[in-house]
Amino acid sequence: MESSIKNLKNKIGASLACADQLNLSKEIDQLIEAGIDFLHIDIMDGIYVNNYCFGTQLFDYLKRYKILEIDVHLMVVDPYYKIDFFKNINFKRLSFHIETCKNPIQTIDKIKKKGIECGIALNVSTSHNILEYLYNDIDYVMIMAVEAGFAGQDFRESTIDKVRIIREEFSNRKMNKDIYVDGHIDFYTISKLFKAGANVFIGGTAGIFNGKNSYRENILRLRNAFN
Ligand code: S6P
Ligand code: MG
Repeated sequence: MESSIKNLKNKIGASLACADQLNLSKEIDQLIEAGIDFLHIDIMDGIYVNNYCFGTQLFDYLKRYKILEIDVHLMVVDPYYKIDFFKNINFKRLSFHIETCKNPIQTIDKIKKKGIECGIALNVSTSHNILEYLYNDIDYVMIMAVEAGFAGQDFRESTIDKVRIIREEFSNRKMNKDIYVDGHIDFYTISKLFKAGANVFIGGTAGIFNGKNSYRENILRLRNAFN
């Protein structure tokens, strides 16, 4: 599906942390069947954020889903060193939090050398200005619409302006790069964010795993924002 921004695809991913953890393979099968574009895997270390989530062992099992696109969202301190934990693990994209990284340029290089596309994640209270000297280096931006660490939080309206400004910054530089938004993506927030210039969205408890409709119906309703 073409975005209003030339050559960018609009995508909906699902945050696996919000699925039924005792039935992950069933959940993944259902999400694929429902037409999800990719799986979003949160990694939390209990230090950068006040929570734990998924370890690298999960990726051994995810290998079964060969064609499924995976993006990893690293919420850990010192991402430069933690990248080493992902030896021999392949996925398409990985974002790390700039707030917890002392050497972003070296970290980006290290990720790219592994053949993984690299994004910078910005927590809710982090300004877009921090990207100013990194636009050339990154493949995409991951903007948090809720504070990193937990599902089920309220949407932060300030995210919309942040998306708009970053899209303008990309356009001024003639760059067509993806802007992801993670946190409280539902039928209302997605259309505001899409209009502001975001094109990739992570569905969680608000938009996909809400128990109200089937995954297929929820994903279709989220895609309506693109029309
Ligand atoms: C939050 C995490 C997210 C959540 C997802 C929750 O730290 O990075 O990926 O799993 O955003 O979605 P929701 O709809 O419950 O906010
Ligand atoms: Mg996430």
